[in-house]
Amino acid sequence: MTRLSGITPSGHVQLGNYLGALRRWAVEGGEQDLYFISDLHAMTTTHNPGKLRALAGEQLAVLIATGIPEERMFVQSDLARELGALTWVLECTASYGEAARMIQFKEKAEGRSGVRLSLLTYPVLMAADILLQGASEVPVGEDQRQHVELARALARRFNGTYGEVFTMPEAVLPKVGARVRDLADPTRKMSKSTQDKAGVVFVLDEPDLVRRKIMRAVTDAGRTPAYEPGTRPGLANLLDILAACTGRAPADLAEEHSSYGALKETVADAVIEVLRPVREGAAALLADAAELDRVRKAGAARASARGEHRLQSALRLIGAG
Ligand code: AQP
Repeated sequence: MTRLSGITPSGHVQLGNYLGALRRWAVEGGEQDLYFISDLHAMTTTHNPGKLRALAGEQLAVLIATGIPEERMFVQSDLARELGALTWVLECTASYGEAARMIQFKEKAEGRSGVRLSLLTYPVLMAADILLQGASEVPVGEDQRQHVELARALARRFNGTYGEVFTMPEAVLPKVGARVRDLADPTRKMSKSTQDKAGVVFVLDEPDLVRRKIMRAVTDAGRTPAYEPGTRPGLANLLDILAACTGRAPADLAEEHSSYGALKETVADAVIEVLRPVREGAAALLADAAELDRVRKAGAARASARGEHRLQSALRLIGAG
């Protein structure tokens, strides 16, 4: 069984990415599981090329520092040729209607002018990501389930029409990790691409900045901490973060603190300590361009080799070359 998970370099890696996904990938990942930085997917809306390149390198350093095995990861654009070819094969297997039905496309394109064609076709690139690597399981949230269904439909159609090449992938729900909310607006989740950075703790933020952001987190008018997610979402978010960092129950942690200030100090200490090895490890790698390049090239070579026979078979069977 091969599970494929990705992270998009749409911004700097934030605490929610780490506690909700990366940390679990490092600890719970199976031996065959694969992780990739989906930089091609960050080009479907206006983007800055230099910034995107830097963010992809930074994410690779963070993934390595998190402890995800190097041999299980790669950067998507390092396979641009293979993925470009397979995307074309799959676009020739898909119908326009299938792409246009994607809810994500309708939501993201609605009311916008100059929508990139890639916003319509990126689910086919996602199918190529999955099918090239022979992934059998793709952990995704509800919003991406339809895209994995498309990958399944295309694999089934290609295999039935031209010959057996692709493993049938299946969407699986990711194991529930911590859900981290924005510190300045706990009604929304913490996100890399949020414009207002005040409520977003980035994995590479210096400890002082992490503390400042946590001390300024929005809470409520109460004074004594209690875990009440429905009515006190800001406070519950801080307790959930502390629980994720310590492995303890949020309600117990609330009882141990007599003021919001004291709780915030404890949360800041815990977050700084949890992030310390990642921040330091990533910084060391980012200062060692040769080592980062070595890991990146090795990952690309393995990922390319893993998919080569499927790509060649698909091209041959569809009548190319
Ligand atoms: N706030 C969060 N709490 C818990 N998990 C989170 N993840 C993201 N935000 C939180 C998990 O991180 C993994 C990689 O995320 P992604 O790059 O695939 O995209 P995303 O979920 O859209 O992440 P962001 O940070 O919110 O990015 P933008 O700003 O581009 O939308 C996923 O497993 C995700 O669940």
